[in-house]
Amino acid sequence: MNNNKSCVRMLEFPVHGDERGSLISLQTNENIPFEVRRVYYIFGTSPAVIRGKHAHYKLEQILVAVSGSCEITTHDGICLKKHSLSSPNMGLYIKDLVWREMSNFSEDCVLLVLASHEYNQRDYIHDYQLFLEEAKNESE
Ligand code: T46
Repeated sequence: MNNNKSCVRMLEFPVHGDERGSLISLQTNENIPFEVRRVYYIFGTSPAVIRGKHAHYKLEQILVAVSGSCEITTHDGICLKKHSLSSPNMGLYIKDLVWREMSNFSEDCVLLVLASHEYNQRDYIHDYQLFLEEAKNESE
């Protein structure tokens, strides 16, 4: 079953700071629970824009607002949740078969995403009804 606790969860990353500033390290098998095969970042998105609106068949991701802030709404087929990202030491882990929508981007938002797989258009579920069916099948 799509266990909500493991499907979507907030991770806190340790900050290495000194008088020069701060540094956060993201490392597979250290604080990232999958092998990172792709990194991308989203920026220059207006506050009124809603991105995402899809789920993935097989993709784990961690979203980090390394600058600014945004909101992520997730639905795992059962639970609908809204998450705020506004700190570079917080990452939202999203497993596969989770619908996601990103909104309320601040002008300075840079949303960094670590992904477990290479880009694959066929991995996307853009149809909400199909997503609900796939999530239901997964839970049976
Ligand atoms: C997700 C959320 C959080 C690529 O060429 N390579 C890539 O790795 C990605 C992610 C996108 N693209 C192209 C495909 C589109 O022409 O970039 C364009 C924008 O992508 P998309 O409309 O899918 O962007 P978002 O912000 O709606 O969704 C993205 C990811 O695609 C998605 O996997 O979970 O961020």
